[in-house]
Amino acid sequence: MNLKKITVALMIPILYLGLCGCFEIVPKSFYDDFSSYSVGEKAPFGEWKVKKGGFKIEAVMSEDKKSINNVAVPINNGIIYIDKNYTNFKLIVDIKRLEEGDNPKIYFRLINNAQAGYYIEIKGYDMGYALYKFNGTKVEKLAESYSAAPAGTDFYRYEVIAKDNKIIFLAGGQKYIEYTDNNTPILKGGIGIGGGKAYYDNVRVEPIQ
Ligand SMILES: [Ca+2]
Repeated sequence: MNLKKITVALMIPILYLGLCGCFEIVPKSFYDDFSSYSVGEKAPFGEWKVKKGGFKIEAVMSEDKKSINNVAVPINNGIIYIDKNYTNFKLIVDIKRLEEGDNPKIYFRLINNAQAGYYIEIKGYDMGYALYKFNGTKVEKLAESYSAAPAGTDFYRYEVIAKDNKIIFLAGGQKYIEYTDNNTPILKGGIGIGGGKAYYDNVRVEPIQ
């Protein structure tokens, strides 16, 4: 075989792999407990970008009152996000409202510099949860739960599972929303947190099959 033939023989599988998307870089899992930032530090910090308003790091007493724990807190209803292309994933966040009436939000599948995507609103006074899809200023409510976990102003663990066009939302391990978006779904994008007056902690993204 001459050099030309070898080159061609090598090019075919490389082209094939490229076309099938096998070289696409899939983001790995993500975790942030905000412990690596200094108290009072303002966003952007780490990999977080600012969508609107601001965000800062605060230190609070841990649940067991034995240590000081760093959390992230919005300033002026601020929203921060991780600008990565997560396709199918579990997004887990611990949130504690500062007042019963606060309505923190969890964002996902954020695209176009977080100008479009989905979010879950945790409604004030434990009145329920709602799933929205937004694009710029256009906001559409896709699904709603009128029951909610009794979170009050305690830390609670929330989870969004996005698999293809299906979205599931859980609070305290219990499912409250399940929705399939058949209307031009957004199938990948970044994740975010913010809105309301709340402490956000332990943000985790685990890609799933
Ligand atoms: Ca923390």
